[in-house]
Amino acid sequence: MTGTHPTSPTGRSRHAEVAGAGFAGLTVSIALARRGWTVRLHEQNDQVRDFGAGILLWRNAMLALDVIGVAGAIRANGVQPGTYDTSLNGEPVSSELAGYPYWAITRPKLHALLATAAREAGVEIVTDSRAVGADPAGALLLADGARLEADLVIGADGAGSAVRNSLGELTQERKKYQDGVCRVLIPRPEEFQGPEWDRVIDFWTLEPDPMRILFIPTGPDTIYMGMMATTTNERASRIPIDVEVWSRRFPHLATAVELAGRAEGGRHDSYQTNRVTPWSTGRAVLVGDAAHAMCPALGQGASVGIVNAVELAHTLDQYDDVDKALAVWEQRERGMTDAAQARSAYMAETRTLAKGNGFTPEVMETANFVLSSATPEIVAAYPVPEVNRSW
Ligand code: 5PR
Repeated sequence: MTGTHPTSPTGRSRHAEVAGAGFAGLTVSIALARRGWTVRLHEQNDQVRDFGAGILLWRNAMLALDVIGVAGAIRANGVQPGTYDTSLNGEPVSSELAGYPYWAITRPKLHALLATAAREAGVEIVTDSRAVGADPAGALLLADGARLEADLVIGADGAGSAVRNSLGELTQERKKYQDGVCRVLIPRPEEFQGPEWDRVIDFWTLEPDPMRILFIPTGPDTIYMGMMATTTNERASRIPIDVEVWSRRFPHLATAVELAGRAEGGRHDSYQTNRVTPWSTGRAVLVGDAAHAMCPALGQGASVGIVNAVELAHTLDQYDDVDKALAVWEQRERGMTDAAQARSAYMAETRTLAKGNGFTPEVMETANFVLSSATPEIVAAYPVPEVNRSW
């Protein structure tokens, strides 16, 4: 262990090439740049933006985002849900997580805040730049034939990661599940204005087949709706939202469903997991969905990626030797990540959340994970209410 040292043992600044400007790629880039690395971040699209709907950032992600100086902007631009309420067939079954430190925000806003922080930290962002692979000796390979050498190459290029697929040393298991989710952002209707609506409401129905609307206010003007169904229910798995099929099942949410039907930019994704071992080889490493895409049942896919990205930069700062740092990092994060993947798959398969009172101590383990990079002051700024600690 050597404490903070932005330079390599040779005295020069260390350099990273990162593939993918999603949440994990931006986060790891900011974290490294703030620790003195030079960072070039490649995005295959022609713009740096997110096309998704909304997101919950659990306490673990807030700690990580605080370490890189972005949490204040998230708190200012997002909504801290008052409670997480569950209803089954129109009947309330539970109200949980009162006072828990987590925030909801739109994905485009989160992405814009991270992109701004990346530029401020000195990250060079290159658009229209597609990575096709990595050389474990320390080079990122681009579609245009370029070979970019670096002290560390980072694949943050999502569940379909080309960087990962180019590295034969990494094994991966992929699994698909029967559920999928349509995610849309709607303008917040009059009837859902006011602080009493600043809460998550998980509206479940299970008969004749599971259909569920996860209702999450993401700001004064927007609500994120996660509309889950089995992929065999084709009408409920369509974008644009099939207003008839959804409002028949959720008549009391007809206004919101109407708006969902008109929403632009919605998307449908089916649940899947990919488990990769190990997460690195030589000087090439994976972060985010490239390493550990998971079912969204815990709402932890992005949060775990953000945590591991910040922890990676911190651990690289603690050890001169990249190999050693990568090994220590994976050891620190692997147990928590594997457990989150297994638990979210179990919850998706059994639909335990529908019964209410789903946020048991085991389920909250991921959200309550304390990062080695978070100072005691940061940890203290996100107190976990007694009720969420002592079921
Ligand atoms: N939580 C969140 C979410 O977006 C989804 C789920 C849980 C925040 C769906 O996208 O259970 O699938 C879920």
